[in-house]
Amino acid sequence: MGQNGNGPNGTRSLGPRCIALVGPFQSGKTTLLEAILARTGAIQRQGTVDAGTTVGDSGKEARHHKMSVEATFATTNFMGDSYTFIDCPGSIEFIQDMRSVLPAVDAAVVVCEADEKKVPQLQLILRELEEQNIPRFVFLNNIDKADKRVRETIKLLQPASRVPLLLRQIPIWNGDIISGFVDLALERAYVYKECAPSEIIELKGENLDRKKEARFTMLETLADHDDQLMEQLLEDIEPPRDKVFDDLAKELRDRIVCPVLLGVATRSNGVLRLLKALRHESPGVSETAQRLGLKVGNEAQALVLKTFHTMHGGKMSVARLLAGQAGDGTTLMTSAGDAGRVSGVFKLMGQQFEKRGQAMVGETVALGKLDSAKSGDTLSSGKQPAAAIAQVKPYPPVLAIAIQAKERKDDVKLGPAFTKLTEEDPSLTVVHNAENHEVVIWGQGEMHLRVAAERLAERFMVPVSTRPPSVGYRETIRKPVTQRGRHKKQSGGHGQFGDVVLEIKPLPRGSGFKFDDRITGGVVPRNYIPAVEEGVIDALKHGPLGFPVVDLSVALIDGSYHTVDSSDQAFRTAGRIGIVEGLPQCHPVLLEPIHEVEIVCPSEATAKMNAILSGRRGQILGFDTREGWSGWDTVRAQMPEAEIGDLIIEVRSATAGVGSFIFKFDHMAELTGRTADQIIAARRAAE
Ligand SMILES: Nc1nc2c(ncn2[C@@H]2O[C@H](COP(=O)(O)OP(=O)(O)OP(=O)(O)O)[C@@H](O)[C@H]2O)c(=O)[nH]1
Ligand SMILES: [Mg+2]
Repeated sequence: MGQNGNGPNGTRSLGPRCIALVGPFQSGKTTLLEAILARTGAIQRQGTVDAGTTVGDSGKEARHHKMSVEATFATTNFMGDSYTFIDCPGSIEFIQDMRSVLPAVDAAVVVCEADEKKVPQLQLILRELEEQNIPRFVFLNNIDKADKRVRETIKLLQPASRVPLLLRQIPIWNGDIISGFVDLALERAYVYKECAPSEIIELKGENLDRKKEARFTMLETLADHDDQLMEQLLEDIEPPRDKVFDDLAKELRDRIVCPVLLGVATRSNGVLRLLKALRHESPGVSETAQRLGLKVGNEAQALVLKTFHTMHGGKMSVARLLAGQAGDGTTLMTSAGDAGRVSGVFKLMGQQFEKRGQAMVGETVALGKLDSAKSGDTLSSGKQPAAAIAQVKPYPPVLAIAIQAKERKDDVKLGPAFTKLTEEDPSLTVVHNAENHEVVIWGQGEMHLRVAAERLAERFMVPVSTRPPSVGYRETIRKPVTQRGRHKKQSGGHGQFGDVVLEIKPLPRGSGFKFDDRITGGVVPRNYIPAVEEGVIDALKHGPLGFPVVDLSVALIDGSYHTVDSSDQAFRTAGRIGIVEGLPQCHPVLLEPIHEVEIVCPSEATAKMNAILSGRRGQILGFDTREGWSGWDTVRAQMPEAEIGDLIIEVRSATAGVGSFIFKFDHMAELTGRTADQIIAARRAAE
């Protein structure tokens, strides 16, 4: 059965689908995937997250933390079609894994609960889908625990979505408990069965009345974009069921409504209806390729959703074929022009890879041994590199840790391990600080970095120790001094002689360092002057307080030399001595970096943000509503780098995990008093 051919039951087959399961933290995505796999027969029994038996979260770190920390892929069959589901992590710290897969999916299922506290998270995720133009369903999970009417829940969630949330099902209440649902499009009632398909019951009495009302609301929303339907509603004509289904499909695909389905993932309730909705309504690969503006020819074009470095199988790149086909031996090129040959095509079921034949358009498979592929790359089989299909730039990082191999012998393994780590997860960046030889990993939050460190140990076999990175303190001087630096050594044979007089002066903030040669009459020969400057620069790397010295000028104003004993080396030393002896007399003072920070948070947390910033020596510059985000604010402040260090942890805990910030260096500021003394003492102790 090919693309656009006829599938079973006479429905149009759109070929293999790729569907992302996304949603707020801990909303039941991994559990829903498990239910889908059990329902479609891909697994025998539905595992649970709590028992650590799910296909999603099968990685060591996810099991350990009982939360998803990376995207998990599983391919199954439903009514004759292949579906790859991607279980995405819900935590904002791991959101890049969701963001990089979205371009290639046909639709997303947003798993969420009727929980007011999670609305900002839902908004954040819907925003990603809206911006990437992804058709989306909402699966209102945990519906058996619902304590409010579903219509109230929709009202609660609606502000998170830019398009109408379209209630497709209403619950059947049995006292205070939801025992089933009425499908408003099918006009059928079902009672939930534990881990089994729901059973059809007769739709009557109160349920029939509620159905009529809710169906009318659903049709009204659909009619906003369908004049013919609007006329039928106004004239009280019952629209044909097929017409309603067509409208549902069309408006989902046009991303003008977001249908809401109900269910209980743990008990597999509502799962079959969700699968049917996906089957009938979600677009297929050709529409997805069109959405991405892809020029489809004979060549294979694929998006790398995620690259893994497996323990034994080497590198695996999970990719969706948006055009063409790829098999063992196919040469694929990244858009940067790096070519590689596919070695093995695999079907995915969590961490299990099963070898299979050639992958066809629409399929999502793991491709073996493509050494140059990274998460987010575009691959093509053409002679020329293809343009990148999508470029989802990671969010700027918000937290850093300094990392060291636990054992010296592992130092050499660290570099390659970092490369693998950042290939897998582009929202991690590694920075080598040349000044203090620190290696720092930047990421999206505390758990993100903890998992990165665990991954280095578990996946890449480099156990590491971590600590907070050092702050970029500097020091400067407040008073000018003229100082002689004299180096004289007479140790038999050839001696050493260099003699300089330096005028050391403070410069305005931000000036850096300036060296002046004011020698007249050749008292220091021209050829030695660069050596003096080198000696000075060397000494300035480590000032009297222990930090690099900035914002000063040093002028060489006098000196003397010896025709035999003088050398570059001797003048270098003399220059250094001049600085080492001179600076302590210049009233050195500590400088700390101040950054401009811009925090975004839901408006109800803005007051808390102000308190957090003030508590961290922040100077609030102002706040405003966040552009384009209803119910969010932006707070701008200037803050010392030392206080930004773990700021994100406090911001996240005050915003149910959704607040974030960006920051940019602004200036260096003098720091005196107790805080400065403590920093200087700590520096001395560390040396
Ligand atoms: N009562 C009830 N509990 C559920 C349901 N779905 C999930 N849970 C529980 O909620 C917790 C989180 O479920 P997960 O499936 O891991 O949620 P998730 O969305 O994958 O979580 P992250 O990937 O970490 O964001 C687990 O303890 C599940 O057993 C549901 O429908 N009803
Ligand atoms: Mg999960």
